[in-house]
Amino acid sequence: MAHKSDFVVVANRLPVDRIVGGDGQTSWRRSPGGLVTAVEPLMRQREGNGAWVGWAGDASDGVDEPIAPFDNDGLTLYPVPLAAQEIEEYYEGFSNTSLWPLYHDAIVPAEYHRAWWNAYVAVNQRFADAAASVAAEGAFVWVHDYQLQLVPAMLRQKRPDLRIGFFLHIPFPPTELFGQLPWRRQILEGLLGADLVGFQTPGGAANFLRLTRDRLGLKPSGAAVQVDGRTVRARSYPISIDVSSFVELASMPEVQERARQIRHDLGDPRTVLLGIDRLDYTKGIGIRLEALEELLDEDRIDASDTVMIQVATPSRERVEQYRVLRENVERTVGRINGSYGAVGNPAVNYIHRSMPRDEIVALYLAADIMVVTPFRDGMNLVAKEYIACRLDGTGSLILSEFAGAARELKNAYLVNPYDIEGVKEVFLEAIEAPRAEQRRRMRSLQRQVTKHDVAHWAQTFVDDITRIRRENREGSR
Ligand code: GDG
Repeated sequence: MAHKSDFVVVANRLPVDRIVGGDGQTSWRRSPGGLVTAVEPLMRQREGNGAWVGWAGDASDGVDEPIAPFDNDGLTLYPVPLAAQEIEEYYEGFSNTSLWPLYHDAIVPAEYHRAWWNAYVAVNQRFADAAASVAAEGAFVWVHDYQLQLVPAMLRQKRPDLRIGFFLHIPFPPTELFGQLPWRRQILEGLLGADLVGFQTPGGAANFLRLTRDRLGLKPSGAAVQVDGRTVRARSYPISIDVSSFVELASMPEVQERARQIRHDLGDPRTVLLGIDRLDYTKGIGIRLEALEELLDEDRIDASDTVMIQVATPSRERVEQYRVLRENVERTVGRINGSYGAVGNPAVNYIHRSMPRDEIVALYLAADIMVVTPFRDGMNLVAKEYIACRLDGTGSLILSEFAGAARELKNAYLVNPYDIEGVKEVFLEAIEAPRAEQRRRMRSLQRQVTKHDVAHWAQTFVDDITRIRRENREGSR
């Protein structure tokens, strides 16, 4: 066993992908994510290695025989094995068919099954046990997201010496919705194992605190609640992006050239609209396509000078609701192109594949208008990435009021995705906006994103938990 770490991240996935070469040898490739970029510098500020506990992304035969930890670029990775049935029940089932829809306003109905819950408990315990064995005395353990909400309490039970933080990347629902969950009490108690529970928005933190009163009979006061003689704090920490890495890519001549090429291939239209999302029913892909279609039907825009690109990255393809969504989106794209596309020039360029990051950035540079219309979204990083890449200060962002990002990005064209007429009006407004108006909005958006990047997010969380722990210790003297 590698030596113990005093900064441990616990997340469903490890920040690497397993690559099996032609010779059958396994190697690991770092998957570039905002989270790992944000926490790495903080880990390096401390002596010794940071550690990351997570699932490697494929099914294991023997969950009782964990894969040995290994070092990857200065980070010690601890793979947590999941059996095929656990992937179905804990991950696809409870995480993505019970919690995901429930926490996103139940846009599609959430399903609850006891077997899924039992798997969720068992897998959370496995993650907690792994974290407990990795963390040094008094270490900081940062648990992430809805798949692992029981881990804070399970970990505290084994290791009361630890500083435990939890961050939820998706929305936390209002008490009326959360009340559906047959295991609502256990989830709240799980989260209360942390010293600090972080949410994307103040609304999420308020929902959580109110639930501790309504469901557990606790007495929250301000941003804190007392439980078992400890103080647990809940606050919002809006996540962001690694701005400099996007600026760097957007500055590269070959990426800029690729953006020009993309526009040229589209027929050099006057306006390029862009959507980039995981293919998820929360993201409102259908509504933006329908808005575009109606504007074309009504002759208010013309497919010869207004073109849309929609990248819909494959996601959770074994979950039924995602298969249905894919069929619906693809049917709509086919209908629009059948009516309005020309040979070699579709009205909607639809891509259902994952793309390299530099191609994503080239698309950001090629697009006049970024369309982000989720029905509910914890934050939405795509909106922030688009802003960071617009080095020449042009471009417009259409942004749903129901994305966490809308709280900060007030100079976007804000829109209610449930109101299709409103979406259409905002499309036209953004398409017709004078350059000066675009630039004024973009300047203000860029100030916001540059100042609050992901390093700032991580540092604020870590500073807060350090202060809270100190206050708690002083308070108990
Ligand atoms: C969850 C919450 C919250 C997308 N397609 C490709 C690709 N992407 C990248 C984007 C962006 C990321 O994936 C998506 O992040 P979002 O924030 O937009 O959405 P979720 O995946 O739903 O994330 C969300 C987030 O967690 C963080 O807390 O903001 O609310 O739902 O970075 O650029 N990247 C590459 N190829 C693709 O095809 N390389």
